[in-house]
Order: sequence, then C-alpha cells, then structure tokens
Amino acid sequence: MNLASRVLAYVGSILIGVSLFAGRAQAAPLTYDEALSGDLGNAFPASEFTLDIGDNTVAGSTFYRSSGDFDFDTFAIVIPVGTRLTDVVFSFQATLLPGTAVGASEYILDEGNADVTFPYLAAYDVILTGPTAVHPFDGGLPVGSGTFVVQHYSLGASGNGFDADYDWTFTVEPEAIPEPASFVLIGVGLAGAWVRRRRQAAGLIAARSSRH
Ligand SMILES: [Ca+2]
Ligand SMILES: [Ca+2]
Repeated sequence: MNLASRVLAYVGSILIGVSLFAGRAQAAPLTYDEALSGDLGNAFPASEFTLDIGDNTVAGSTFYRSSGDFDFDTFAIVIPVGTRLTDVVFSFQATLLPGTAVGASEYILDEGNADVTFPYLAAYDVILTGPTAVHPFDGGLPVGSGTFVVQHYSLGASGNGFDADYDWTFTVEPEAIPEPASFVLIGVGLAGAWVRRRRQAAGLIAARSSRH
C-alpha cells in the first residue's frame, strides 16, 4: 500500500467511525403507554426504562377521589453512558369532578430507583387547573448517565377529585463530544502530520545517502 493509499485508508477509517457514531443517534427512543403496557405502580424498585437519544415518551392516566381512591404512577429511567437528559416536559388533560376547583399532582426527580430522599434533584407540583404543559425538572437538568426515579409523590384536590391523561417527554442528547466535522478535521490534521514525518524521514535517508 503506497503512502497515498494509507492516508486514504486512515481518513476512511475515521469517516466510518463518524458514521457509526451518527448511527447511534438513530436508535429507537422509549415509547411506553399505560393503555398498551399496563398501569405504572407505586412500589420500589419501580418499573425501569432505558432511554435513548431523542424524545422518549411515557403516556398514562392518573386520578384522585376524595373518597380515598387514587392512582400513583411512578417509574425510573436509565440514561445510558455517553448521553444526558436535557429536557423533561409533562403535558396533560385533566377532567375536574364536580366541586373541584383545584387539583394537584406532585412529581419528584431523584437519583436511583428507590423512595426519594431529601434533598431531591427536582420537585414540582403540577396544578391540574393551570397550564397544560410544564417543564417540572428544569432546576435539576441536565443530568448525565445513571438511574433516576420519577416518583409520583402526592395527589390532591379541593373537591371530589379529578381524572388526568398525561404524557411525559424525556429528551436525551449525546454527551458533549466533538462534532463530526471536528472528527474529520482532526483526521485530516493527523494524516497531514503523518505525511510530514514520512517526508522528513525520507529526506534524512536521502541526506545520509548523499554522504556516501
Ligand atoms: Ca396510571
Ligand atoms: Ca398507577
């Protein structure tokens, strides 16, 4: 293999690496729906979902009755090595029962897959009569790889209660790494340095030969 072929092979191997990396971003993010896969529980360890790069969603429904019946939906998420969780959106549609002026549903984000312990990464009281899409964990984001619990911590209403359908969206992005364009630049830079060393070595051999 001559020098030009070696340089091309070297740059080619870097480009293959870049394309493999780009392929990582095309893996399927989580889509969990209580209607299809069952009600989420409220015991630990909670149902645990491994997320992937992109928008991961968990859809379900919860309710509260002042008579004492209610539905907590707790789960845990695993953020893979090399990625981070950058945004969480909780959107919902609530139906308030007669006499209910205020309904609330509190969620806590914390490390591990266990009952949360103070101080938490983030906590948020979703007011079900308020805006229908909130970013409950902004104060605790972004977080890197690891296991985190999304604990449904409390439910309450001023009157008879409520029903609510909800959608969680967890946005996962690659951990801060060089852009693919930077990989190519680094590759060209390394190839250039290697070519220069070869030329210098060839020059030294030529200089030695000329002395004999
Ligand atoms: Ca539920
Ligand atoms: Ca439940």
